[in-house]
Amino acid sequence: MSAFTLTRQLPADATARALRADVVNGLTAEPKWLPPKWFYDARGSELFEEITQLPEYYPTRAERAILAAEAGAIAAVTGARVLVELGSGSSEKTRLLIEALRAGGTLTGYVPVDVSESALEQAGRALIADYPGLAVHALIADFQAGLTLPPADGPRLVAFLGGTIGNLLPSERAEFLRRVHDALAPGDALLLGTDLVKDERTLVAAYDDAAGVTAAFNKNVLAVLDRELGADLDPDAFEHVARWDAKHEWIEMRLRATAAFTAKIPALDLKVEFARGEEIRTEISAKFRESGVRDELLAAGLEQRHWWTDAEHRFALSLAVR
Ligand code: AVJ
Repeated sequence: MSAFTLTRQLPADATARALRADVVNGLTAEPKWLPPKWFYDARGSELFEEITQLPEYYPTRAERAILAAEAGAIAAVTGARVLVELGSGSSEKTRLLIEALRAGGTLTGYVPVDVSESALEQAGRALIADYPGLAVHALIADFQAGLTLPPADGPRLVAFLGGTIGNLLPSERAEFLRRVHDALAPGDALLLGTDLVKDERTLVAAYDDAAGVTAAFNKNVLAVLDRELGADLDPDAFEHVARWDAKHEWIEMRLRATAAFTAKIPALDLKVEFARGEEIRTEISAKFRESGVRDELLAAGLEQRHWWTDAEHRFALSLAVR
């Protein structure tokens, strides 16, 4: 029996179909928008890794500090036999959890869930090499669409880290948390990373860094459309915009057309008109307060048991149980 298995819960053409649907919907809408998940091709994932090392981008470091401090407590409280990670990106933070759960003597399996088969292969194989006896059961799935977890013979801990829940609109968050609740058994737990509301300067700087890495990351979505759909969207025809929306308490990233033009998207048989100064919203990244997170969890049937922040209260981890 191999310690690494991979299960596809997503039809092979689902990603390509979703991209086409999202681009038609988003670029014919008023105002224009694109979902942030299309940033992450190989180049986009590389640029995101670079972002996590920028001086302005604090969330990754803040969350890592919380995990380093609390992984032992998380292991003790959950006693998890299986760790499920949604949108399993950087395995570095995962390792802190895996090591604490192994030290606690409970962990037997790790279930990374992602839409990218190649990312799952790479991460999964590295983990089984480093942690003998750990069974890695990777799932190719879109956790926003639905989630069926493999059966476990003990408590599961589902981790959704990085603050990625902030990429969802409030209604999408409610639906997502409900799906997580439905996938959990009583006694299973959710570990949720949320970036916190703070001063506007710090927030905007984190999404508009001096070196321009976030601008390149933002514009990478255009390269994805050009490659996948034959579009002629020129990254140089747009500028990067990061704005704090104080009413919704979220950062918005946008791409602003610097001149009027008509873009062609042959694969969709679509022409898209841009006015000079017109913007595409490419991401929201919501920032949270403790009461808001607690209420959203509770509305989904999940009870918040712990709330941990870093020393500077920039980022939080919540532990909730079904
Ligand atoms: C990976 C979704 C948590 O919203 O902060 C980083 C993505 N966007 N810089 C975030 C991102 C711009 C990031 N998440």
